[in-house]
Amino acid sequence: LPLDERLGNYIIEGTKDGLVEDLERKRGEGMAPLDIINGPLMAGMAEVGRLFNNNELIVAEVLQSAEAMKTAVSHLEQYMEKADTAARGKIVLATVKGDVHDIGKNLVEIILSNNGYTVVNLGIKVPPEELIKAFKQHQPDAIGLSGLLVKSAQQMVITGEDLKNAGVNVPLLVGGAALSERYTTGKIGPAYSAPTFYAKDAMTGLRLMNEIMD
Ligand code: B1M
Repeated sequence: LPLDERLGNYIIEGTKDGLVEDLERKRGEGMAPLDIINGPLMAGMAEVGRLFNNNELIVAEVLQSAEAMKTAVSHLEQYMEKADTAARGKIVLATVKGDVHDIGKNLVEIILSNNGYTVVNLGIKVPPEELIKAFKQHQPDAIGLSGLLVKSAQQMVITGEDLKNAGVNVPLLVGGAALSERYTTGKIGPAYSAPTFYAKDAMTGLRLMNEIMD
C-alpha cells in the first residue's frame, strides 16, 4: 500500500505496529508533522467516523483508533515548530460537560503551547463550575471549549451563560466537530458576555488567540 494509505489504516484499524516507522518515513519525504496529522491521519479518522456511523465499528474499536491517533500525535509532537517567543498569554482549555472527546483539544494545547501560550488543560467532561473556579485561580486571557457531540454544542450555550453569570468576561474560543460559525455567533456568543470565536481547527485557534492578544 502507498504510505499515505498505510498511515490512514493505522488509525482505521487501531493498530500501532509499524506506525512510528511509517511516520518517520513520511517525515523523511519532507512533510511537516501537523500536515501529516491533518492529512493522512485525519483522513483515517474521518473514515473511522464514517464506519462508526454506519455501525461497522463498535465503540471499543473506535477507542483503539483514538489510541493509535494519540500515539501518532505524541510521536510527532517533538518535531513540531516551537516559536521562540516569550509568554504570549494564558488560556484555560476544556472539553465540555458530558463529552469525552479530547484528541482535538489536546492538539490545540500542543499548538498553543508550542507558540508561547500557557495552557491550563482541565481535561474532559468539565462542568461550568470547574471552569469558573479555574478562571478565578488562573486569571487566563481566554477560555477555550471543545466538544464533538451535538449535545455539547448546547452545553456550550449553557456554559457560556454560567460563565457570564459568574462574571467571567474574557474572550471565548470554541471548537469541535458539532459546531459551526453560524451556531457560535447565533447561539453561544449571545449567551456569553465577551467576544466568542469559532475555531474550525487548531491552527485557527492559534490565529484567533494571537488576534486576541495583539
Ligand atoms: Co465519538 N463520536 N463517541 N468517540 N467519535 C463522534 C464525535 C461522532 C461524530 C461519530 C459518528 O457517529 N460519526 C459521534 C457524534 C454524533 C453527534 O453527536 N453528532 C460520536 C459518538 C456518537 C460517540 C458516543 C456517544 C458513542 C457511544 O458511546 N455510543 C461516545 C460519546 C461519549 C461521550 O462523549 N460522552 C463516543 C466515544 C468516542 C470514543 C471514546 C470511542 C473516541 C474518543 C476518544 C478520545 O477522544 N479520547 C471517539 C472518537 C475517536 C470519535 C471520532 C471517530 C473521531 C474524533 C476525533 O478524535 N477526531 C468522531 C467522528 C469524527 O469526528 N469524524 C466521533 C480527530 C480530532 C483531531 O478532530 O476532535 O474534530 P476534532 O478536532 C479538530 C477540530 O474540531 C478542532 O481542532 C481539531 C483539528 O485541528 N477543535 C478545536 C476541536 N476542539 C477545538 C477547540 C478549540 C479550537 C479547535 O479551541 C478551544
